Amino acid sequence: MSDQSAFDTDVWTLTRFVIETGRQAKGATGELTQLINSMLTAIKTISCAVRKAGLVHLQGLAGSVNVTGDDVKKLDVLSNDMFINMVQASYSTCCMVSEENKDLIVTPKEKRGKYVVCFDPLDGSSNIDCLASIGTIFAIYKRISEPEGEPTDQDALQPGNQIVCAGYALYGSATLVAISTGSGLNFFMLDPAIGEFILTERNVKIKPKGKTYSLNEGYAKYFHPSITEYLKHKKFPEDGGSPYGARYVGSMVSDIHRTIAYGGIFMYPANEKSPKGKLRLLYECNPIAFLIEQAGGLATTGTQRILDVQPEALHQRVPFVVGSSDDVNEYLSFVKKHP
Ligand code: AMP
Ligand code: P6P
Repeated sequence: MSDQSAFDTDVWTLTRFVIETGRQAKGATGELTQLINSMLTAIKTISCAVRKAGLVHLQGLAGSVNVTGDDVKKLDVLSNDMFINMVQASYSTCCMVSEENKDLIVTPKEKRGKYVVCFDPLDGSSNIDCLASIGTIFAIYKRISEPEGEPTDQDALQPGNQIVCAGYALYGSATLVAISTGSGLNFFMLDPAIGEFILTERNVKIKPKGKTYSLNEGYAKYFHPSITEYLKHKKFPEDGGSPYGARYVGSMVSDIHRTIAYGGIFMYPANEKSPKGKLRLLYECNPIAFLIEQAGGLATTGTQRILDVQPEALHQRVPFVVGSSDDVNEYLSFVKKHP
């Protein structure tokens, strides 16, 4: 007799979870549910492609560069196309912003809906060839332009405090989706046997204080004094406490997921070389900041809450410091000493 206990006959998949929360939303038409579930199809396909990349020669450069000058790899192109096609096929968006596209991606008129999606189809893609974990990041907003008119950049240039739903997929030792629609952060793990994301952790909370810091210290020569002083305090604590450990993958979704799971602080601050930092506000910083705050953490530029930044350009960069509330507040105390 085969072991039937291996199958949960009442399993909470992400698809079911989103349908359930949609039913609880007063007056919901099902459009957001449709949008989220269409994104899951793209994420599952990207997960499959990431794991096959080496076998089907999807790695290596696609011979072009994206709007921010990064070498575009074939997986980037596939992931971007997949995400755009699946989302537009859900008839729930009027436009999208992708790291891979310089301009606003306007949904064909006959397929338009009331949402806007800002996404990075494959973040950390410089790590593809060394098989380090990479991810997909997305944020969903409601359209603000007139439904009968043409979507504009203003639909996407909304502050992160207007986010309706945000999430990331992490293509690591397992494929995980972290998602929130504003009522807490939930984790779902992909079961490849059934092609479904299974609820593994509900209402995830980040520790108020961690034991690691995460940033690229290769830029130490260019750091602002507040960063240099903060790091010195973490490495040589004057209060006799233990020094922090250092962890840095260089693939943001990996570094963020570890920070949520174990606590601590992740930093991509401005420096002399990158006066606005490197990470993009619309499709990297805002969605992650939304999720970190849902988990009880903090997300700041160093002078402002990330989610309150008023975007001015689709690919705008901002300094980015996020993580456990005590750790971020301690960093801010160093900013105050070195305005
Ligand atoms: P809809 O008419 O389906 O686009 O939903 C209208 C609003 O209801 C959304 O903008 C959300 O604020 C909320 N909502 C709808 N579906 C969901 C869902 N699956 N989970 C959480 N909130 C939802
Ligand atoms: P650096 C990946 O290219 C990325 O956009 C993020 O995923 C990551 O956090 C950052 O850049 C790494 O940048 O300058 O440390 O290599």
